[in-house]
Amino acid sequence: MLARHNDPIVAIATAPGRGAVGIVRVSGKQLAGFVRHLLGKDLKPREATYLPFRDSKGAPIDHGLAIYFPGPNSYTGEDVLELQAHGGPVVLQLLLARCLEAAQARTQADAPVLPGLRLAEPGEFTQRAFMNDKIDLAQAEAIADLIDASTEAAARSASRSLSGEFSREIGELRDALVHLRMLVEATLDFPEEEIDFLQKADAYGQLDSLRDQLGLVLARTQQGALLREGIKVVIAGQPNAGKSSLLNALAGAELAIVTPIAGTTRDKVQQTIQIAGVPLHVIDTAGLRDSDDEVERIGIARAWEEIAAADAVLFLHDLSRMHDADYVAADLDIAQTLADRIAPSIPVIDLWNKADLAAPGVIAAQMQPLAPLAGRKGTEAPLSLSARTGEGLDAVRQRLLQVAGWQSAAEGLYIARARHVEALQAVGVHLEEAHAQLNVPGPALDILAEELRLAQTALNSITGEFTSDDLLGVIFSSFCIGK
Ligand SMILES: Nc1nc2c(ncn2[C@@H]2O[C@H](COP(=O)(O)OP(=O)(O)OP(=O)(O)O)[C@@H](O)[C@H]2O)c(=O)[nH]1
Ligand SMILES: [Mg+2]
Repeated sequence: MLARHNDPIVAIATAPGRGAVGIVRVSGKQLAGFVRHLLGKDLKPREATYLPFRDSKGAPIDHGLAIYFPGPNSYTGEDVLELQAHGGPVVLQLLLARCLEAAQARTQADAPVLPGLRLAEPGEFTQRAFMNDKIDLAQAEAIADLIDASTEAAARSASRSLSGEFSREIGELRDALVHLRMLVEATLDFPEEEIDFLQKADAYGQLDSLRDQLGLVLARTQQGALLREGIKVVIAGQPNAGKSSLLNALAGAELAIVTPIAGTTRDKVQQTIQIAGVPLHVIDTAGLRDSDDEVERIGIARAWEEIAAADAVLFLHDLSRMHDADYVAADLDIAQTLADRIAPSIPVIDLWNKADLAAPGVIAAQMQPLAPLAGRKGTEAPLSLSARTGEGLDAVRQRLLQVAGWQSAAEGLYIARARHVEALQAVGVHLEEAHAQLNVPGPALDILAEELRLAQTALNSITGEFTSDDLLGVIFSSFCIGK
């Protein structure tokens, strides 16, 4: 989609459906002639003019406001025309069609009024804003995140990224890195003085403080990405433990079927819930056991697939059956399989359900971490709860936030993406390499210089300097049309 980035483009900018106002937006390098032809007069820049929008025969389609933003002072940096009509789908389609038709009309010189006007692709207006240096890539992503925000926290932090706070921190890192690179590159040209020179210029100290600074930005970026992307939490355990009841209790709605019959859930049931503004994608699965039932077996296989892809597992046990040796043995089997199949970094939280059925002393005595999972993140202090009464649910929510790595709803958080986290981690790897080089006797300066260069390339990919067209295509195509 980057190939045709010189064409003028048009789209309905408002959401589909009915509304008080709907907007058709046109962006292109030279719109003045088009504006005159379409509306029958010139418009004062950035001033709303009330007028009729007419079809090619002069009959009005609607009356509304037209605003003309000559570039570069516009959203895209090009000339932009906004037509604000009534927000009905038919009116807006007619207006859109009228724009396309007007563009094809012939001028006195027999050229089209606006050659090449076409429908915009998703995100193309914002992409132009990026191409024309109105915003950087991280800000462009923040626009999409602001539109998609499903919580107040996400919206506020997207807004902060959009205003450039995240980009500014990345910019500060880049400035420090560029300064260090200058030193090293200069040293390459005068090798006889190399080490002395780097020492005097405190290259060591600069690299150290750069690493510290990166650590802080990375931590904040991880929080921002968590706020945007959340984590995937899978509820697993034996049939009848109360997994579906727990999902329903966390979601506050009867989503999954609950019955006393073991083996009720077959297919996974998924719901995104918010805890302190952090989205958690919670998945209820089929109870794990050996089964002769074909359908149930497929469900159990799917449960294991979900578990393998989880960011955190809630391993649910039925307290009321903890005196039953077979039940306990089956739980141990599942614990062993979990330990074998999922990465040690994935937390498993032991939850003991149906606390309403057990006496408090009994609960404490029975809530032992299961041996195969001992030492794993999340298993330190097992929790008891009752999905039926809601007792203990808050502690489960807090534990989930904790294993997700959520610090607190820190003020001033900016939204970020996994892409940004990965880029910063790559910067970190290169800085560590650079650090290692600098701290051996007779450092290989060319390797040091190269590591710093790679660090900068990774950093630049966040704000979009020298980012490949493929990546740009992926990012902008996820926008809505008209943005
Ligand atoms: N007393 C009590 N009963 C509960 C609690 N949680 C669930 N139950 C009951 O336990 C039974 C099984 O609950 P489900 O939520 O369907 O259990 P499940 O783990 O999803 O079961 P499968 O889908 O068969 O794997 C139902 O009769 C629930 O009402 C609880 O906290 N206390
Ligand atoms: Mg169930």
